[in-house]
Amino acid sequence: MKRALITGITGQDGSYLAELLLSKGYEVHGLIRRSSTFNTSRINHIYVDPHHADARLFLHYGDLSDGARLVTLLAQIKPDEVYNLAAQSHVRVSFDEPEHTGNTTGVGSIRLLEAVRMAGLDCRFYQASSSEMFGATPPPQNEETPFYPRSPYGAAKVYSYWITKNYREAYGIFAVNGILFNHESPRRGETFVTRKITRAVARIKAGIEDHLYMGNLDAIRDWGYAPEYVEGMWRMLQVDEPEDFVLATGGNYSVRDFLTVAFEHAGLNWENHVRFDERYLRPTEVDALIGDPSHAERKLGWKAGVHTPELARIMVEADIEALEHEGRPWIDTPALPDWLATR
Ligand code: NDP
Ligand code: GDR
Repeated sequence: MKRALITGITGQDGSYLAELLLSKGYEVHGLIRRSSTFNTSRINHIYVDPHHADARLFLHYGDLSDGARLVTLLAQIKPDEVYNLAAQSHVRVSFDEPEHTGNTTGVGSIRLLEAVRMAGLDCRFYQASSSEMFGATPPPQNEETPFYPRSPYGAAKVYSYWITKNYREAYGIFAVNGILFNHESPRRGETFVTRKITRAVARIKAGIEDHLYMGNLDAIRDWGYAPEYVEGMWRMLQVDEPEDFVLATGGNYSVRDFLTVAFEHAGLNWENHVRFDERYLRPTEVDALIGDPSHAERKLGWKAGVHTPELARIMVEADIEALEHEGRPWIDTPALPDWLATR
């Protein structure tokens, strides 16, 4: 039985990847952060009491800021594959918390790579690199495109990208960068733009809210479907030689386009509900990210099946259904607190 360690298992991608690896027969270990409230809602449905003979998912407390803990854990678990998905992953927040973002999203990766090396493991390593590294370099972007990050988050991911490549070249570790363009799902965090929109569509449709405050509607993104992207991550670790890959749909949609499809799917007109708030602008914006995934298609046989309009419809339907199942949503689903709503 293959054994994998996932950092960031409680996040959107970590939860889908854990499901995928369990379905392939892996024993899955996940790093979780101690929190005063439960933070495992995305993986509760796959958790089995570890006393049970069939248990194949094990959770361990730890943090990417704690290198000694990472060494201990890796030496204990001895994984065949390590997926480094943990990060402070919000671009806007990285301007508020630049040092923390650098420590987690950047230096955290070298702590984990060092732990792999110090534990003397012969394992394969996946680094969650990002299209944000391309930043101001115009599209289409592929594996050869120069980086020009436009945020503390993007700069931290560039560091992690190069240190992953360096550990591959310096120590012969099978370490790869998946350079993933935006990918979304009903499990997407509520303050990323797609989920913010689809969640608001459901609440406006239900009469709970009337307005949605947004920033730059002209930004162009290439939004794909997260469950397909975690399949791509896994495939990157199954090839003979370690290489870096872009995963994207190749699509070209603005935030305004996403608004249009999402609101129309619920029979609404976004222009009646969306208002501008400059708090959602970033000090430096990434204007356009459109990926060229042809290398992944050739070498991994990976191709996105769900494109942005279908993704928007999937997410709207999921948010409408989630509200309906909550019964009395105006009591059970409080609006985002003010400080979160500024993201
Ligand atoms: P999420 O924000 O949903 O999940 C981030 C995960 O990292 C959570 O499990 C979080 O734990 C964990 N985490 C944060 N800080 C620490 C820390 N200091 N120590 C340990 N764990 C930590 O991100 P996604 O699932 O969307 O993305 C996964 C990875 O892929 C991230 O690295 C992201 O930057 C990158 N990426 C994402 C893309 C996307 O479009 N989704 C595109 C390209 C790259 P907790 O639940 O406790 O907060
Ligand atoms: P991004 O995702 O920055 O691309 O990073 P996000 O959804 O936050 O923003 C996408 C674009 O939408 C614009 N925008 C808004 N964004 C948010 N969050 N809230 C708003 O109200 C709003 N209005 C307009 C933004 O300015 C931006 O141009 C995501 C993260 O998952 C990263 O971790 C990952 O690396 C990249 O995608 C690829």
